[in-house]
Amino acid sequence: MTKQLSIFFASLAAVFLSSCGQGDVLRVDDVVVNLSPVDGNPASGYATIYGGPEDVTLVSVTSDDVMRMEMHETLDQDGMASMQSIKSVPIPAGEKVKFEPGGKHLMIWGVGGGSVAQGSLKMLFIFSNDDRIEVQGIVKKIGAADSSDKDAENTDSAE
Ligand SMILES: [Cu+2]
Repeated sequence: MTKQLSIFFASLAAVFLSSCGQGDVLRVDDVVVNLSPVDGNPASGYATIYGGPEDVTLVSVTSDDVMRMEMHETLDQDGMASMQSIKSVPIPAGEKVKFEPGGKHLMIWGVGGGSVAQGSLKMLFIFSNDDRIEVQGIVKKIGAADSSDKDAENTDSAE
C-alpha cells in the first residue's frame, strides 16, 4: 500500500518535471574557498553553477562572514593575464557555468576566523529571478591540502 502510493507520487513528479522544461533545476555545487597563505591577501572562490529551466543572471554572491566579496574574470591581454571585476554572470537554461582557476572566480577578503576554523563558509548566490541559493563553501588552507595554488593573485596571473 505504502509502496504503491510512493510509486504513484514518483510518477506524478516525473510528469510534473517533464512538463517544466527538461527538469533542470538551478543549483550551485562544488563551492570551494581557497585561503591565501599570505596574511591579508584575498581568498579565491570557485563553484559550478547549473542553469535551471530559464535563462537567469547571477547578480551577486554574498556572505555574512566576510569583509568583501567580488566576482572576477581573468583576461588574457596580449599574453598577459589580468583580471577585472564583473557585475553579473549569465547562467543559460540547462547549461553549466564554472568559476575556476584562470576563469571566472570569486575574490574574498576577510574570511571570518570562525568559518576558517570550522572549514566552511556560508555563502548566498543571488540570481536575477530572485532565486537565492545558500551553500556551504569548503574553506581550504593552501599548503594543508593537495592544492597547487600558491596565492590568489598569483593564481590569476599564472593561469
Ligand atoms: Cu580576482
